[in-house]
Amino acid sequence: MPLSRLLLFIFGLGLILGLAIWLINSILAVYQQISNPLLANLLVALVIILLILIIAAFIYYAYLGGKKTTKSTSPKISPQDKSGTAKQTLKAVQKQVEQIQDEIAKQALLKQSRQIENNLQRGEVKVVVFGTGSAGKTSLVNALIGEMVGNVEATMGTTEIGETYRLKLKGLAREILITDTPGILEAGVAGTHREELARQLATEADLLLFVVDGDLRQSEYEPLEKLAEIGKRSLLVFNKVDLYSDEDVEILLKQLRETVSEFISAADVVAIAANPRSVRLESGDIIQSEPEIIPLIKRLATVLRAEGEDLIADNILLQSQRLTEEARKFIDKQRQVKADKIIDRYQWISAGVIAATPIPVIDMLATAVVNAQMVIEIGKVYGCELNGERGKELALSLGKTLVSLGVVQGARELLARILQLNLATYVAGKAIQAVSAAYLTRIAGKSFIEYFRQDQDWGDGGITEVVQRQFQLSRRDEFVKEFVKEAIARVINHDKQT
Ligand SMILES: Nc1nc2c(ncn2[C@@H]2O[C@H](COP(=O)(O)OP(=O)(O)OP(=O)(O)O)[C@@H](O)[C@H]2O)c(=O)[nH]1
Ligand SMILES: [Mg+2]
Repeated sequence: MPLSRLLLFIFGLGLILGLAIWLINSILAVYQQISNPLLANLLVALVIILLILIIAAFIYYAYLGGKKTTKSTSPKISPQDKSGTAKQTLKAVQKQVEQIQDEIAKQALLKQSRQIENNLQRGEVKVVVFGTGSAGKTSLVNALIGEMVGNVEATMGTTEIGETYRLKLKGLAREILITDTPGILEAGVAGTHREELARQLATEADLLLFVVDGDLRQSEYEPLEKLAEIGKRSLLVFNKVDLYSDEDVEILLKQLRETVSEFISAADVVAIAANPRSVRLESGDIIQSEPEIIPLIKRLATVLRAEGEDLIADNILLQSQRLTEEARKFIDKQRQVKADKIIDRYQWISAGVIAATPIPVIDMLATAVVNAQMVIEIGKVYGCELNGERGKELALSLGKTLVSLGVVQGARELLARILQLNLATYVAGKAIQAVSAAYLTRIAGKSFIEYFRQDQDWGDGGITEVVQRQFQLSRRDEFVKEFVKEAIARVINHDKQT
């Protein structure tokens, strides 16, 4: 229960108790005055009923009512609807991918989108076995298949790549593709590569079997929670129960269920022994115990029969959303490169305009004309067609912000210091204006990129915050020195030549 609700609950309870004491006192006084005992008892009964109703209403509001509002937020969507949405998302992403100019990235993303498209038609359900090294993932797959398929070893990192097998479950139309993955949380670079592969495979699963061999460690809880957050359905498999007494198994199972109760239901936490230790009898004979995986098979069958279609649809939707995100990042990078080139060009145009102005001031109006043209071009890169008026408007409001935030003055002082170190005073005096104009145009351009990236919105902090951030970023020593060096080469030396 959140703190605010708890406080409200305590306050309400106090109020009701106070009211109750006052009411009892008053009733007692009235009761003593009424001579007819039947009437007096009736009055008391009525008051008691009233009190019970008030308390019931209060509890309903404070507890049940609160729960109801949080639960009713996700309406049930059918698998068909989800597949439809996934199809639409895929079409949209394919269009997006067409805009990518990097041919390799474009082909890779198109391939992924075709794979998702194939998944839409595929007849199997993908189950991925995931978890820490040596928890018994391979043993579990072996036990499920009923024959030895893979190395069952005690050393960490036995399984190096994802290996997939086909399974058929009674009463399930779709075939199951079960993938054994390398263990996560292993030391070393090779371990990290394997872990990446395992995580990749896990995110592609329709259903996950997360294998642990004891209580859940923080390092296991985190990936499990993250996968649940992105919408992955998991069964938590507690393996190697033959190593514990029955009581300990019960205790551990209870602990596991409590730990993951936020995102995995109790029924989805099952205890098994995929490859139990062999037992030495008193006679000296060694008996290899049979795997105990019936609870898992039963749960797997129930879940897949009831939710299989839903899980597949959810997963396809998730994959296409991830692809959209990936494509968006590529396009964003591509746009950024283009927009940066535009800024580069316009900052030197600004410098040139100011250098040619007879009055030695940073004329915000003169640069605003340049900036207006720049903003139109940057907008075009981000798919926004602005007319001249709107461009000018944006450039002017940005110019005003630069002045009001003291960025114009700040930039001037910053550049003057560096220019005077590099040039003779009389040259520096003139150059400061031009270089400052270039520098301010750059801050303006970078701010406009943020504006267009956010769909023509300055964000919560408004234009001021964006401009301030861009000024901070452009103030870094390294950057300013490089900028001035280029400015001297482009503006001042060029000026001297002409
Ligand atoms: N006692 C007991 N040992 C088990 C059980 N299941 C697996 N083991 C042992 O645990 C060790 C690791 O088993 P694997 O199946 O290779 O584990 P894994 O999770 O695939 O390991 P990696 O591929 O290295 O990540 C082996 O020695 C198995 O014999 C079980 O139910 N009980
Ligand atoms: Mg393995």
